[in-house]
Amino acid sequence: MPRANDDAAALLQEYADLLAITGGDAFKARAYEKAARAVGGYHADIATLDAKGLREIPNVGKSIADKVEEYLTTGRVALIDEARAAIPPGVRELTAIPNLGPRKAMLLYDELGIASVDDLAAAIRAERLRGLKGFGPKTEQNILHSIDVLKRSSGRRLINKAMDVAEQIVADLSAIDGCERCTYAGSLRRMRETIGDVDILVAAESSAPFMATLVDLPHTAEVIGHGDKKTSIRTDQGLQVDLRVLPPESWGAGLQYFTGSKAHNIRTRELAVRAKLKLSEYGLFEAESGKTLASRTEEDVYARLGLPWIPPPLREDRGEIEAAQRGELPDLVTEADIRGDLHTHTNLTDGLSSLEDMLAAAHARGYAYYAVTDHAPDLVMQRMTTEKMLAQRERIAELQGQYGKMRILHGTELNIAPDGGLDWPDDILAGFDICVASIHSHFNQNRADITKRLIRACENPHVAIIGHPTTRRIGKRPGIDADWDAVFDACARTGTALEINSHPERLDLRDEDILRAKRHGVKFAVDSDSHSTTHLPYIRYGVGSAQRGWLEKDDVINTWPLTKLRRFVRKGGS
Ligand code: DGT
Ligand code: CA
Ligand code: CA
Ligand code: ZN
Repeated sequence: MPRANDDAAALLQEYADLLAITGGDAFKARAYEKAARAVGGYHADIATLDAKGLREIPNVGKSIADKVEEYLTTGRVALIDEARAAIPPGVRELTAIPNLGPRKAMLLYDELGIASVDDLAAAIRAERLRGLKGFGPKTEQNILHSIDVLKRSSGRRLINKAMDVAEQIVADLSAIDGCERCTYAGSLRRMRETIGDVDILVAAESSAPFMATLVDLPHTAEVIGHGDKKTSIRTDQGLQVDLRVLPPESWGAGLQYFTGSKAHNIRTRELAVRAKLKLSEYGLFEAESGKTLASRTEEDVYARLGLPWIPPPLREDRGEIEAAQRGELPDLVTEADIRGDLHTHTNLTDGLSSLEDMLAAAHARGYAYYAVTDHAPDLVMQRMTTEKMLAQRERIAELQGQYGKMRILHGTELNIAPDGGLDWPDDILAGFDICVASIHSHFNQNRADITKRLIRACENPHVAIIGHPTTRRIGKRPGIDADWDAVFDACARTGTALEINSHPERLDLRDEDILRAKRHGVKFAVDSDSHSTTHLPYIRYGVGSAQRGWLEKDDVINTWPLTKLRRFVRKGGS
């Protein structure tokens, strides 16, 4: 289940948003925002901390620590409840729209009585915003686009939130007597970037104890349906979980069916029909006699359809059936193939953990190499300087000895300026082991300018990786508009890798873009972009996207041995 840290962080962030909406103290709002991030990324579970322990969290002073303590003991914070009650829920909904922000949301409510996202869309279409300060046709178009992104993602959860819930439930059900198999299926097993609901499967002779346990779990808030074959609940975070208990002999067929996707299942069922067979969640049968041909394992089911087993992330009807028939399924990259992380931060810029803590956590993951890539001076709020950067490099040289075979790379995450320029001149860039370059602002430039901007960054001989290439934030920010085929070509031509940023809110590039970029001959770096030791494991979600993009080990530069990686980073230079 999610850590208390996540819930407390969400509350503190909510309070920061509420303060911003009411035009309250901006300094205070920022303090709560910082505290929210610090609590969310803190290595220890806050539920285990006392008042003193809470105050040791960076950016958490006495007053905020008291609120967290209040939350931990009572499950609520009175001050935040009050602030919440003072603002119509529809107005808070508006603040979730990028390009709008709290101040403008409040203005819309005060001036025009707009109190919901639908109100706002209607008002824009009726041109009721014209004449209002701070709104013009371009802003209106951006807002409409953002509303569209929000609507399409509504109700779906980020993969890590669903994964935390699923893994806990699988552990709880696996411990029950009579449990022969238990796993999660559906979109989660396929590693989709967002999850509609969690599908859990159990193989057992008797279903009742599993259904009863699910209904009684501490985080179960509502029982949607309670039956013999299927039980559905909603967690206190509003996530639906479907549990199906299958007879052990039809485990494989059930797992295949409930893993989906629907589009993939339609194709496998067609294959069955053409062979005069019938495929269901209970098995693969002869159509006429009803005789069972396969059902116990997925491998059996696929084999009787004339196919090798197909890895779940490929099951989207994007050509995997044909590739399987030709014996040309990709040999997908796995998390175990990842030898190191090439994009991570420390508290020298906006990370929460110290260099030492990040290195220790990376070392514990068994990495062969690890790049520290704090922000560079152009992101002014990060207060990076050349002096600080050089001091960090010295410190890394001192620490290298403690980490045995894990090679520490001194890198940076550069900021790609609107014209494609970078933070430091070439002679300084040449001093880094590796440079990631990313866009952090001016997202609304036109397509031609953004394309030029990215291509210019690729052409810099020191840039090895373009970080979070589209800059999207799932459900929050749509991402920049570029001529991606031109960018992919430039990456392939210049030997610049595209990042698959593994942060669950980013997953950038996304699966479909990865597939497309690979066709252009692009290489990829699957990075965590960690801002805390707790983020390092996010790499599994980036690997999931890479698998959905059909990538093999050799497509991903951070599966390579260090010497080969270094050659790539030099981009043909010496
Ligand atoms: P989600 O929950 O929206 O993230 O996506 P899924 O893929 O987990 O979808 P879900 O939970 O509705 O159903 C789980 C799987 O069960 C789905 O991937 C395929 C299978 N399934 C469900 N309904 C149907 C159906 O009507 N036809 C077929 N062929 N398969 C279905
Ligand atoms: Ca599902
Ligand atoms: Ca479902
Ligand atoms: Zn970045």
